[in-house]
Amino acid sequence: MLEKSATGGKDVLLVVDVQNDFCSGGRLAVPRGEEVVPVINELARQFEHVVLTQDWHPAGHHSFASSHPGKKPYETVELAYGTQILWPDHCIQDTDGARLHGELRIPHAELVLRKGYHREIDSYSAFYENDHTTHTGLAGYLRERAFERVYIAGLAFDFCVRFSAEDAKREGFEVAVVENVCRGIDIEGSLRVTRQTFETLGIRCV
Ligand code: VGL
Ligand code: ZN
Repeated sequence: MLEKSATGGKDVLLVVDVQNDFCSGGRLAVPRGEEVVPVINELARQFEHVVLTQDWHPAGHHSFASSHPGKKPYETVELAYGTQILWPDHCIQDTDGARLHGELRIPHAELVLRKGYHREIDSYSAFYENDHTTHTGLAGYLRERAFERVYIAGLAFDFCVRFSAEDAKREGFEVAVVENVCRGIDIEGSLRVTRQTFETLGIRCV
């Protein structure tokens, strides 16, 4: 666990997608996803500043296999911005699956950032959509608030946590992924690739 002294005014904890659909019984359940909830609650108490993200798709989102006749979840398609993995329908706006996990207790969280709301573009990263050009506004928000170091925890380690960490680094923040408070999906070696990429980019796992 981090020491309180490690979490000064320049530090922010980014809690990624701790939503019902990514936990057991959800529509895109990350194995043992709900295990992170009590640990994140505890971790968040050590941070003065916390930002949450929420995957938030309109029905018929282009990342859903159901939007592509003949396609099944976990197959891929080529979209305008490149290869997209197709997912089961998940985190549809204003459904129970899209709600933050009921036992998440972070009353002092300062921002809930929603992403993935453009029907044609998926958004794994909290900073950029999957076309790598459309901003979510988070980098500007964090800079305006003068944060320098971003700690990242949540779901899924090898998708939204991974791409948020990479983009945070590219945006010039110091980044640390709190790995014991993440869980992964692991599709076709995605966990391994994530660890490799973190090492190459110098993203710390703490
Ligand atoms: C996520 C796949 C699709 C995630 C979101 O939160 O990691 N993964 N949408
Ligand atoms: Zn999604």
